[in-house]
Amino acid sequence: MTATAATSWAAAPVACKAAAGSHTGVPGTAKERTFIACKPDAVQRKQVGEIIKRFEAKGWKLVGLKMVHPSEAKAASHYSDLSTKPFFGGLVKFFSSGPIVAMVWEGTNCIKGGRMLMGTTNPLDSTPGSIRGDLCVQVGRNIIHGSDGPESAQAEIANWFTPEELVEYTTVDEQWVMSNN
Ligand code: RTP
Ligand code: MG
Repeated sequence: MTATAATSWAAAPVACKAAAGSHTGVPGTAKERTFIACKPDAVQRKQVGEIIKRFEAKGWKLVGLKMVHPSEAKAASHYSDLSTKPFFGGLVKFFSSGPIVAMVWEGTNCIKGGRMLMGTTNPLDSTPGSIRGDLCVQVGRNIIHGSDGPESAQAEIANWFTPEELVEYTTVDEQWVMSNN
């Protein structure tokens, strides 16, 4: 390959660079970001693609993704707000039992809207059409985690991703998803 060919490929129209400024997003704007994880059961049950498909179809943008096998300490820190709950030990063991897919999604209302796409905590109550409503039946095997508010979104993104691991870019369909009349 010539140097010219390599240069023209590199100059492809989609701008892509490391995120500048706060990598945890700006809640309440189109730059809102949320932390979503496909839990170990989602990976084992091969539902990662289905989960990603639903977030993509909604119109949000994937700006960070990695597979991690969390340690028990990492799982405990992630769920530290639940440390007094009777199910905490089991939750930590489960969340650290295998690889997860950690993601950051960006777009208008992605924190609250992401929770709606997920469905309620207990899949028995989750509406059909939601991820938990369609794909699982047990509260302890509910396949997806999502930040439950602006503060937790920012804390969780910072806990799982460095600024360098997130990417800022524009998609060609953005104006068709984001603009209004
Ligand atoms: P997540 O944090 O995983 O997105 O779930 P969530 O917000 O819907 O629910 P949360 O209250 O934060 O609970 C975290 C996870 O703990 C398990 N859980 N078990 N046995 C129980 O009563 C019980 N309650 C919660 C669930 O796996 C839940 O996702
Ligand atoms: Mg939660």
